[in-house]
Amino acid sequence: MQPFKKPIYVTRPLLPSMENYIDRMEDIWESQWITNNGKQHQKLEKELKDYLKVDNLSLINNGTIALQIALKALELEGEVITTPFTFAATPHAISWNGLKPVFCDIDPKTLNIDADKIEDLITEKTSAILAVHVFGTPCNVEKIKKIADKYDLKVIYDGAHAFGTEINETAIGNYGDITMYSFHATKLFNTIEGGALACSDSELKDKIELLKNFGIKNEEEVVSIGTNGKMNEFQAAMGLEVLKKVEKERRKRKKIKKAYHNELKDIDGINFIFESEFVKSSQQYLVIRINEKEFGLSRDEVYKKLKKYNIFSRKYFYPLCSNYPCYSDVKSSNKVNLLTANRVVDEVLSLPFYGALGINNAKKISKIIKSFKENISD
Ligand code: T4K
Repeated sequence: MQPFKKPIYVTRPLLPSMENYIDRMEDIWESQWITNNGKQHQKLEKELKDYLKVDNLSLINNGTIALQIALKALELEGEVITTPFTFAATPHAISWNGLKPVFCDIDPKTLNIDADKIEDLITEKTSAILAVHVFGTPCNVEKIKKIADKYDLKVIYDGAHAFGTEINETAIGNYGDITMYSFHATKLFNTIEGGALACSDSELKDKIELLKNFGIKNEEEVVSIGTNGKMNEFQAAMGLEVLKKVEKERRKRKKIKKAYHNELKDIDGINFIFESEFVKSSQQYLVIRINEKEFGLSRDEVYKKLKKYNIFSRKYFYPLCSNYPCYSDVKSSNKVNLLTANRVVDEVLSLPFYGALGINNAKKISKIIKSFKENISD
């Protein structure tokens, strides 16, 4: 099989028509209003609130700041139980807010925080659970709610990958106290950089609005220690145009996922991430797990070999957050308590997954992966 002529990345941003974007630029120039809750911002917030089927939504300049604001808005103290199998932003937001992350092992099926292991980690210092819907797969939201209610804990969901995910037709942003979305360029829906917080409590939304604007209530009053979490008009304009293309993109990705499945499902040592029939997937990532014994090659070997074909897969989320040097003094980072996460992190591989990739390229990538195994058996 010949390598791809041009590099094939794990994703490509969903870009709107440049003409439509320029039309919006003209509006922005005309208004001379380029940030601070302008017209584009107001429109996007309303459209996204409807699209995501949530009661309240606040746009933020990126997902990480959104997480930090969420933790602040809930006035947390002490320890926050979270997953080590996530992007750096999740535990960093906890630490950045002066809180202590407590790592909990993950469920081998969903790769999300293992809800059955949370209770053992609760101490008198625990104030919240920050769970991540990893790769858009929902956490065990019912069990997490039960635990949170029992111990009076707050629940924040990092839904960076879960744009449009639904459980039994309930939109993902309706679970927990606050859900964070990321609208980074690499996400299904993007505002270049960007994010949002969804919550059902309108007073909490008011608090978030203050926190994202330095705590400024009006020209005379600053009522809390806020930050700058504002999304600007160029980001919002991008979002308004990208949103028009999201459903079509999701349909394309669904077909691409099917192509990968058909090609790879019978290969020993390659497994796809679990998808429940009751869940509408965000179609954010296409992740396989490689079992070295059964496949004959390790995940790292496959990752390296793919590069020779100009295919740039990614090892999300390697290294495990609990293995970062900055978390080495956190007691819960001990590998003995995180056996599943430490195993899974060496098996996962995110394959190229975006609408413009096309079905034929997905098939070709799958065939290249298959050829690695065939060549070992020869
Ligand atoms: N929580 C979770 C669970 C998250 O996954 C993330 C972010 C966050 C919180 C924080 O949200 P944000 O603050 O980012 O809103 C990327 C993204 O930067 C990051 O947003 C994302 N998760 C993470 C999973 O992936 P990298 O370091 O892998 O990005 P990068 O630059 O290597 O891009 C990946 C590939 O995408 C490139 O190889 C090519 C393609 N690409 C990328 C960009 C930026 C393009 O084709 N065009 C582009 O403009 O982190």
